[in-house]
Amino acid sequence: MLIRSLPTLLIGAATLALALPAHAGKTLDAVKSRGQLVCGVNTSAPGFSAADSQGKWTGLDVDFCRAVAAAVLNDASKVKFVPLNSQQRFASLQAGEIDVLSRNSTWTLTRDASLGVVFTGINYYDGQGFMVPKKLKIDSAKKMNGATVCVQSGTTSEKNVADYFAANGMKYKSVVFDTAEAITGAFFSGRCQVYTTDMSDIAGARTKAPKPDDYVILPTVISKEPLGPSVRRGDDEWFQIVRWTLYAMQEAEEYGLTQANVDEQKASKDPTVQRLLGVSEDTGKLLGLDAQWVYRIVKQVGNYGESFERNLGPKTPLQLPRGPNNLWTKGGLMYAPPIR
Ligand SMILES: N[C@@H](CCC(=O)N[C@@H](CS)C(=O)NCC(=O)O)C(=O)O
Repeated sequence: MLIRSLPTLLIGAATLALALPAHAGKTLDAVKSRGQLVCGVNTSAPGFSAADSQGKWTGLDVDFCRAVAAAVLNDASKVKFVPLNSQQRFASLQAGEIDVLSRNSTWTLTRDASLGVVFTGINYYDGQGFMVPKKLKIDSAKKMNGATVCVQSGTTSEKNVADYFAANGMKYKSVVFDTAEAITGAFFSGRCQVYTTDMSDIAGARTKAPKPDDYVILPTVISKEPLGPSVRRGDDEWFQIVRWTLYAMQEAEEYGLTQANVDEQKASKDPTVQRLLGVSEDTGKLLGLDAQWVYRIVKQVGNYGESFERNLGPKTPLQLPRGPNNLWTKGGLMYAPPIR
């Protein structure tokens, strides 16, 4: 009798242990006692993170910072945005100056394994491309042999362009800058014939041109640039919160939860929706949060698709198609593991 019930007891104990609330990590404690999330963002990348003349930040990456603040501090407005250029971003995270880096940063092995940071997921699937002045009549990337190329230091763009020209037996002269402003200034004043970086960045930069129609974006995409938020290594609890905030925004889109309907959706009979909104289960406590964490993200910031449309979609100056950034159920790559 005793022998037979022992395994049952052990399984029971294991289940209980699994359901215990998460132990709060040191970053979560620091963010809570500060009452503010410190988020590293781009200095100026339209659609991703940019401040207006009143100092109000908007963008897909900015929304993500706000979503973490909504989950953790119950208030999406409790974010301090720290603009960082390409060179500064990972060192700033490593040094503890920011809690999250949410800044069009490509997830690569070197960055994930050697910079003291860890990527939490992907919030935008991008690729590197080229913009050229229309008057040069360059219609293909293969016709850029001998070109002068503007590129930013500390980016994957700098490395990929070298690979691309080498692989195609072409030569180029790079002109390297530290900031987006310097690079667009140089390119639009004709210092280089080509500007190369992530396609999303190029689309944003083109909107800043004195005459955007004078420039063309070539169709060639030379790399994979999976962009996503990262956190400092060594705080697994914080990593989980940031990663699952990303997934919560995607899962909310998949289950049709929007800023406008999330209140009425609390009465939904769908068990997944009930679980997401903390009506039936408390998934938040497993992350050191509370049952309403997903509700607050959706109510205060919106789901992933809403953030995409608001910042990058057809009604914005960038007019980017969803493409690979659509949900997996709509032919895209956005696939959140289940929140259960
Ligand atoms: N995704 C690439 C490129 C990201 C990047 O930093 N792009 C430049 C393009 S100009 C940028 O955003 N610069 C803004 C700045 O440093 O102020 C990476 O992670 O290295």
